[in-house]
Amino acid sequence: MYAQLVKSEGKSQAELTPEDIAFQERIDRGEKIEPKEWMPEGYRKTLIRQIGQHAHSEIVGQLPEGNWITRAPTLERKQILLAKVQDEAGHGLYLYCAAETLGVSRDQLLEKLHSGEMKYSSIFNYPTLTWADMGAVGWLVDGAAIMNQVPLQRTSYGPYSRAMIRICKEESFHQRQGYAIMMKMATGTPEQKRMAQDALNRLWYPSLMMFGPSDKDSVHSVQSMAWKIKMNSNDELRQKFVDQTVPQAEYLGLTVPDPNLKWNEEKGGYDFSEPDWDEFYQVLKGNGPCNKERLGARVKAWEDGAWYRDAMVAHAKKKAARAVAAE
Ligand code: BYC
Repeated sequence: MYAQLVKSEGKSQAELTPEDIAFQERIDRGEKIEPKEWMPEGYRKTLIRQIGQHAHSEIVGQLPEGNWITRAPTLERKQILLAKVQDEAGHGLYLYCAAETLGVSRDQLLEKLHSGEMKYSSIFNYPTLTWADMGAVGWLVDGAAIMNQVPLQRTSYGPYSRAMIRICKEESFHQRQGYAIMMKMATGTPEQKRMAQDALNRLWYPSLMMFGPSDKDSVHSVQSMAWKIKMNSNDELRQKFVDQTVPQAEYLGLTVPDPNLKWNEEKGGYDFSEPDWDEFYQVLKGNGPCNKERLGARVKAWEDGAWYRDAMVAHAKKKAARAVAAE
């Protein structure tokens, strides 16, 4: 524990303050940390980075599915997809609010997203080419998100933990609506089944990448786990995701695109191929298939909304001036 504190705060063990030590002891006891309480600067910065990037992922994550709202095959599917995409906007807003309790504004976070300084989940830099992708996104992407987010309900920072409880309730509906689409497609015409398999082929490895680099290359995991900002390592969650998802693919009659996939009796889980990590880092650098399009869409939305933000500020000023005049 002290070794972790030393690493994160850049302090020698002798330099650890009584506050640093008392803080870690609170975390170890499972107490929640609340906004106005003392916290190490590294803890605050790590939370802003993770919660901010999580919020950005929810907002950017609306784009690949938003792309299909006008082309959903039935009115019912259109309503469901619209509701799901709206939920993602809500998740982004809860998370920006949680980040704001750490002393950063939503505008500051958005500026960092738009300038490329802050990341969002790599998965949203892949295109959604067919209706089957709506099934695969709900099934795999929301499935991976749930795997990561359910443990985060127990994260040490109170506002983040509470936001996750609400978000997870909605995510489970999202995952099921995706799987329902996959069931329809996989048991439909040969062409529909081919589309379902193609969606799985394209989205399998990008979904595995959502959990982050393998543990040996993860920069933040050890410290974040000591602070209970993360509850599990990247590889632990990736393994759980594969173990949960493979039987679901089998039920659909689809093939996971991994020739090395094999049940390993000894470890009680599947052996599977790692994603292409060079591709992952290229996507993080901005060179994925849709990075420019996704960021461009968010920057345009921000610029197009300037008149509305200005009008709201002008209205608030007028209201305040009227209130002063009436005193
Ligand atoms: N994509 O040290 P590591 C959703 C970065 S959205 C991009 O392991 P950490 C949904 C990482 O940030 C769900 N970047 O990092 C929405 C770090 O770079 P920086 C999104 C990634 O933070 C709409 C560097 O790589 N979920 O459900 O300990 C529709 C080294 O990695 C990725 C969350 O955000 C990636 N995949 O662990 C449908 C969950 N992976 O920051 C669905 C909360 C790693 O130093 N976040 N990087 O520049 C987390 O749990 C953790 O932040 C991660 C990464 C597991 C993602």
